[in-house]
Amino acid sequence: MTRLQPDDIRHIPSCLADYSRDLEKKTGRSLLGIACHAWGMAEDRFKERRHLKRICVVPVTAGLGMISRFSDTVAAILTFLGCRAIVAHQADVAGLAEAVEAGFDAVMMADDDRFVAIDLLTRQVTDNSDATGRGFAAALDVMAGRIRDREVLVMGCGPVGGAGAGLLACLGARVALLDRDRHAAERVKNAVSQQCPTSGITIEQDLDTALSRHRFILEATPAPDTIPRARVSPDMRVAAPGVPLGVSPGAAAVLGPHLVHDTLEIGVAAMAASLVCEPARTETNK
Ligand code: PYL
Repeated sequence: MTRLQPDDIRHIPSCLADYSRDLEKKTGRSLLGIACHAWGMAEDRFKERRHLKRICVVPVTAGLGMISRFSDTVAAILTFLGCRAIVAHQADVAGLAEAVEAGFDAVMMADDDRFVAIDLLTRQVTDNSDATGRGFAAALDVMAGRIRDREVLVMGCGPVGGAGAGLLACLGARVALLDRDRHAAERVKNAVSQQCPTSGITIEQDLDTALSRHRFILEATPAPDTIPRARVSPDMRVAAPGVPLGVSPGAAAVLGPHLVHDTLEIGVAAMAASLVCEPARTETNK
C-alpha cells in the first residue's frame, strides 16, 4: 500500500463540496451516493442514520508516524457527509481510551499497514482497502450506466483491486484480472469465484492487449502511468483508486470526465457508509 504524503491530502478539506459536485457530473452520483452504492444501500437510509454514530478518529504514531493532517482530513470527510466526527486529543492508546471513555460509538485509525473503522458496539471492522475497492467499483458501475454484462479490466490484484473485482463480479460484470504477479491474480480469481460463483473471471497476460480489449477499467496499481495516452480513447471509463494515479497526464486529458480518481475521499466515505448503515454481508455486499 502506498503511504500518502501530506501533499496528497492537503487540498481535500476545502474542496469536498466541489469534488462531490464533480463526481455527480461524472457519474450521476455524489460522494455520499457512491459510498452508499458501494454497499448496495439507499442514500436515505444513510441520511436517516448518520447522526446515530459518534465517530472518533485516533491519530497513530506507530511505524513511520503520523501524516500531517491525515486524521483532520478523515474527520473533515466524515463531517462533510453529515456524520458526527472528531479527532481525539491524544494519539495511540491514550486516544483510543479517550474515545471509549467518552462514549464514542466507533473509532477510525491507521498505521502503516491498515486503516480501519471499528464499530465499538457491533465490533464490525471495515478496512479502507475493501471500502476503497468497492467505492471505485461502484463509481465505475454508475459511470458505465450499469456494469452488468460488460467486460471490465481490473489492473492490480492487491487488496483494493481484489475488493473492487469482487463487487464488479457480484454486479454482473465479466471481470478480467491483470497483475505482474500472476499468483496475485490467481488468488483474486479464486476469492471472487467463491464470493460470486456465477461470475466468469479471466486473467489477462499482457497489458497492451488487455487495454486494447477493454473500455471499462479499474486501475488499482501503486504504479504511475500504467495507462499511457496511446492506449485510451474517449469512450473508455476509468475508476482509479491507485495512488499515485496510474493514468498518465496525456491519457487523463483524453479521458476527461470519464476518469474518477482521488487519494482518500471515496474510501473514507465508503467506510462511513459501512459504519452508519452496517450493511448485511449479502451476496452483493460480502
Ligand atoms: C490510508 C491510506 C490510503 C493509501 N495509503 C494509505 C496510507 O497512507 N496509510 C498510512 C496512514 C498512516 C496514518 C498515520 C496517522 O497520521 O495516524 N499513522
